[in-house]
Amino acid sequence: MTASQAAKGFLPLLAVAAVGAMAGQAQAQGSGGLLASKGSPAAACAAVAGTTIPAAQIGLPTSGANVTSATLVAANAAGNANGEFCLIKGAIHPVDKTAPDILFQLNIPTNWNKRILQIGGGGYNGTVVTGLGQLSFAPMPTTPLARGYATYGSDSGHQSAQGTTDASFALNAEALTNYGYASIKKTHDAVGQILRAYFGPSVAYKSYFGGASTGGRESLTAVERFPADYDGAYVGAPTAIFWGLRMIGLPVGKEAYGAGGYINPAKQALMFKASADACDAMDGLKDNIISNVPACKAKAAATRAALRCPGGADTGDTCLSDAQLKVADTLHSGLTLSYAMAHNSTRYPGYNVFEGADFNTPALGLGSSKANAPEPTTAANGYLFAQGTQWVRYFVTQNPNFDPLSFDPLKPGQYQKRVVDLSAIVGATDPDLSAFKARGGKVIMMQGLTDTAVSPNGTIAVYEAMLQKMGKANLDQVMRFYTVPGFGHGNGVFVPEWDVLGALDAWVTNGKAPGTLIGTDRAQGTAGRTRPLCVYPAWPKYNGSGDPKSAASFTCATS
Ligand SMILES: [Ca+2]
Repeated sequence: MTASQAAKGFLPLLAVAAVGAMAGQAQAQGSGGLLASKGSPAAACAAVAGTTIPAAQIGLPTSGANVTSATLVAANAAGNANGEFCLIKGAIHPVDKTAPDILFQLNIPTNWNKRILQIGGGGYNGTVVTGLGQLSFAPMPTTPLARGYATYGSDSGHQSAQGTTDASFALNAEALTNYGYASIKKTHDAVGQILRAYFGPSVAYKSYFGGASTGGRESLTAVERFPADYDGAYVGAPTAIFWGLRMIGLPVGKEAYGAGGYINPAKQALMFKASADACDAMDGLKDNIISNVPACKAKAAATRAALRCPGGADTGDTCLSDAQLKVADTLHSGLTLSYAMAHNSTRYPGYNVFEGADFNTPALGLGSSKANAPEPTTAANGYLFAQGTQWVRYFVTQNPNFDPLSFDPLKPGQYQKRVVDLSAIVGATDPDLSAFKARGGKVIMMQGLTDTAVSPNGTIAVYEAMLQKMGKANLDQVMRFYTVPGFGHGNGVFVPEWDVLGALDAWVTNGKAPGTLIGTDRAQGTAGRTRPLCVYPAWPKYNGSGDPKSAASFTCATS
């Protein structure tokens, strides 16, 4: 393996096999593993504590790993709805001694279903994904752990007191690479060693990844870069075109705070209402959900015109000035570069600004403050601008005081090479899933069409690039893509509860390919109504009669 292959995260298949074969020897627990030799889950769990994992058994460079604690959590422990499980915490140590550890958690349920699920994070990460809760954007009545999955996650290689909006870790190159992709592989391999120590070296299981937003990018990255390690993946609203997601926040911020175009919450709400007024009924039912987004897009110019203040100057909260519309236009148009990012990616398609996206959403919208701040925040200054500021300061310029309003994504000047290099480290734009398909892997991807953080049209473009690269017949064997009207970034007028894990597992283990699924709304005020979750490009069209709260009254249609 060359250094450049290592940097890209490629491992020859033989090396992966060799890593697996060493597991039992390293732990010296005999053929049965700790569970057999210790005789009970409690004793086996206690014996996991102190386990060390040599660097040679992890497929990317580390200084090895160790288990820092292991505790059996009783089924009736206070606050535990996951049944009895062994809660294991560990640390994977860096090569660069100034880089942080990767901290991780693995939960092994006593009633294990012989499946493991790696769970991704959110934003810039910075806290350990415990694996104790729901999959993001795919809640179910019971958690994956309660259903018998051994679940695990990491902090992706750094801790932050500020949580998911702090990118300062990126000043360290190893921490940055860990965030991009390396922590995925390192955590997967360390957990594999622990499982072989626990259950024995020949233990077999299905291996899944699941997550949304950053976790969705991580999930797609996992199957793009490490296809041999996974049997299936759930990819929710992936930050796949990471460069675009971060870059677009900078012109949006510049137009809002440098050119007087800030759109206040009242006007943000006005934009949402204008979309609904124009398009809600186009799917056959006035239900506050714009389902026929393609037809709505065709009306975008008229919707925009209806929002414009007479003469273009700001005359109050009943309309948008030309400066404010410029912010909306940038969001709607997206970015097109004259230079190429990784995988020849040049386009970040825009948001459904005039098609139902609600930018009056705390921490995911355009912010509540007319004034910029030295440290822009998602709540005050908008999600895209605040996260973009962190990116340009810590990922790109490595200058915590860099003025975000001075950066032009179309002309990055001295930073062009850096942003292109970054796009090869963080992002999931590889359209070729043939290696994952060849090993029988399956992916279910989902994107809400009113998402204000991850552009839904960006996720559609990622899917379309896969279609172009692989052809529909091939892609259908490995990927199923759902777009969900009314669903934002975990929020929205339709927030589906849906069994993606069941659908994925049925596809992987029984070859039952998923078609139309069912989502049950969890949105406040409309909870309980059901809708078909349609395979892209179809959308749920009201049949014209029948209970509008029942999925049976809708048909997946394309016109
Ligand atoms: Ca509707």
